[in-house]
Amino acid sequence: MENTEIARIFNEIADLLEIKGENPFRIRSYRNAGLVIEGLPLSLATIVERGDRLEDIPGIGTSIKEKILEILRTGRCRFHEELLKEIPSSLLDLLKISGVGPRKVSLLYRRLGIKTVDELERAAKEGRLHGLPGFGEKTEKKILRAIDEFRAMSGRFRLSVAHSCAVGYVEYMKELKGIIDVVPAGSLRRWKDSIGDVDILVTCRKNTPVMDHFVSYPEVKEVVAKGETKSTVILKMGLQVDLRVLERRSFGSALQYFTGSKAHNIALRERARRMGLKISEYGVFREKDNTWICGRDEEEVYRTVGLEWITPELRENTGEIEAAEAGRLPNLVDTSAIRGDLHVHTKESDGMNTPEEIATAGIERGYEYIAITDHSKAVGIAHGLDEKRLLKEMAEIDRVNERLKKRGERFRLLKGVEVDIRADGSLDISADILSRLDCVVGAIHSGFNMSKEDMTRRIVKAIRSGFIDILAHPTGRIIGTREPYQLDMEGIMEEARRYGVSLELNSYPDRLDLNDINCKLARERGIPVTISTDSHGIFHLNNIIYGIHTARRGWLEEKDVLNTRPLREVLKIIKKRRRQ
Ligand code: DGT
Ligand code: CA
Ligand code: CA
Repeated sequence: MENTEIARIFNEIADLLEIKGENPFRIRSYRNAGLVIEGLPLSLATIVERGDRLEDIPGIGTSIKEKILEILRTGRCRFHEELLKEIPSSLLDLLKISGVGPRKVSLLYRRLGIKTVDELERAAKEGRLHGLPGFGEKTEKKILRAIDEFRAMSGRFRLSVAHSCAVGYVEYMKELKGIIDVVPAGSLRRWKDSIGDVDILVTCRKNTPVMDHFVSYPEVKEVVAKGETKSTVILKMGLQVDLRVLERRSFGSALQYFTGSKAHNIALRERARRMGLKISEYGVFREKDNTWICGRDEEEVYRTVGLEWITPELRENTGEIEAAEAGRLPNLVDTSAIRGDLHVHTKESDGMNTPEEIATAGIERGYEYIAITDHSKAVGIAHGLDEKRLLKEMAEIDRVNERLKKRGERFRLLKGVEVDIRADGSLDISADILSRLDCVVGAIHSGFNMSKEDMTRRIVKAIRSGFIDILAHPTGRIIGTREPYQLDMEGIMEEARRYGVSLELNSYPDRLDLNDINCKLARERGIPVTISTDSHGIFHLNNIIYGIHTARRGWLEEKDVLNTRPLREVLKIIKKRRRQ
């Protein structure tokens, strides 16, 4: 069984326990296990086969280890199945509706017998919800809006989930003799934050049994269509995968076509038409006599219509064609430009590693610095730190840095915190301590349902305090689960610019916050973006790729990103900001 499937089981266990109202720490341990497993570089089956110890993986304790072994051995998890006997699985869908948490789900179920999204919609329309504790008339309207959003998102998958499925599938396809190219196209190649289906393109030598091999992938649940050039399957975890076999001479034009986006393709075709050309998945043709001009490679396709090659992340018809025509495409940031991470948690709050382990992982990645930014005390569920514990952690970081220096490492841990921005905009750690830290990340963790004016005022007040260097996950969205807060983004950005505060692009796959559009706004306003991982274990440091590609979708260049700068510059920028 694939890691993603095992992770899904643990996530569901966490959801079910939450609906039951169980101990939050127990719930968190399942949720963490899910995240860790999704991020593992090797499959759990391989790890076990090699004889490695599962309990050496941070976040995996005895009880979770036993469940993993059970799932690998039997394909099932009895604990999960027993929970599903107690609680209808359709309640898990209700949880995906923005504003409906486990407490509300449990209430809806027990008081009104509501088990499905349709039933919830009916009850809200009939006004049967207000009167329940915590539900008002406004809640009903909000729920109805959230249900529409849920329906639009349903059937879509998080980028990271689709990405890891596609990587596994591509590797499997490459095992077949006779295969030449295997490339994912579509929204995945554009690194959109959610993926409808995966589109894989293949070229091969004659008579290669591509489709037989494709539908025999062990993760396939259902073969929807199997043809000569196109097949469609659904994987056990629900994701649809389309495969197309292409002629080598039209591989470039097909890759261009199936990468999309649709809006980009329409604009490109229109441009070709004006030039007396025709672009299709089969190639570029002269309109008047249908002569084939090119199609073998993608760069040639763009060149033929007078454009530089456009990186897939930009293909949304939001100005990239004009920029390519003028030779002014941005020189986008890439992974190799990242010199450090400015948002990482340790064991001291809700992470899984020690500062020392995090430093080692940072050195292995070739980073120059990582800021340790544990939660502050208001975030009780995450075991947030008060001033006293924070001081202790700062001393520990000094000790680790001493040891690194003695070993001649050119790497430093920065002393930081993810300070909670309270409902009134004040900060959850005393000014005296905040000013002694290298890097202060500010964030909201509760009271999400404020009016736009109140929420904007709250964040603006925090920015004006002068203590926040980076505003973390600025809109608070959880993809497919929680809408961004009501917020005047333009106003926040104006204030951030004035106070020199950097906005974070949080790379956690279900956040990706700032999103692409807000990154572009930040860039236009000259506000530096920080691409951080918000890692809760060293495995999460890899999530930086999702942040980088989101930044690229937002047109960000190396110079627009704070953590592409060397340590000395980062510290200088922060010091200068604080003196303002
Ligand atoms: P998704 O799957 O909803 O996340 O988004 P995409 O972009 O992967 O869309 P999909 O799978 O429906 O189609 C893959 C690509 O094929 C799409 O990005 C562009 C191209 N394509 C599909 N339908 C059309 C169409 O009607 N017109 C044009 N010009 N291109 C299309
Ligand atoms: Ca697709
Ligand atoms: Ca498709």
